[in-house]
Amino acid sequence: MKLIYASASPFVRKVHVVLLETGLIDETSLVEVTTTPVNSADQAVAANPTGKIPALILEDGSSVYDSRVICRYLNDRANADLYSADDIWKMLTLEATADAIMEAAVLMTYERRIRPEEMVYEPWIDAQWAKAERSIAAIASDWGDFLQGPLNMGQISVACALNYVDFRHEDRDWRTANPRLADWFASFSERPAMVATRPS
Ligand SMILES: N[C@@H](CCC(=O)N[C@@H](CS)C(=O)NCC(=O)O)C(=O)O
Repeated sequence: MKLIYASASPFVRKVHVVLLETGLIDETSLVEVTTTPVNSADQAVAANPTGKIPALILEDGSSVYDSRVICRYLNDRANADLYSADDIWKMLTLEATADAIMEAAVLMTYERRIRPEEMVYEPWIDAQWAKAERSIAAIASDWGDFLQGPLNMGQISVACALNYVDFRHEDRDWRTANPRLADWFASFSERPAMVATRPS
């Protein structure tokens, strides 16, 4: 398999962590690209019409894309157990909530990095952060059980989302209001797969 990849992307990181945790990394090569909403990388477009990453190219040349689809595919392919069958809808909603934090935080990054300075719209950035903040609070209050126990997709997604916030928006303090989530995150971040995929 080939993963169309950029180390700074939290969506890519979810997939990379799953590859490492399941051992499927041994069957995968990473193809590094630089792609943005206004300048899509050719290899990203070839694998995904939107040009977004991650995209996974399978042995038969077909592609699987969107991190949620790829992670589910890898889980099935590895016969892993990252999605709790007991409460699958709550698990998938947790993953969606973590992805929503990533989406908001990535849009905040794009607003400052890609848009010309005179066009940056601060209320829009603040509104994205409000979405992320509410989602972090919801995870802290409603998904405590899922963050404990055996490794699951919700844990991986939440950790990748929180790390991206720290990585690109270090001035945004989410820890003070969510101290238990902060403790969980510190401990989860020590997993070898998280250490190996830390963006730099
Ligand atoms: N829902 C997608 C989101 C992927 C996404 O937004 N990736 C960003 C990188 S962090 C990207 O490819 N941006 C380029 C673009 O928007 O064209 C997923 O989960 O894979």
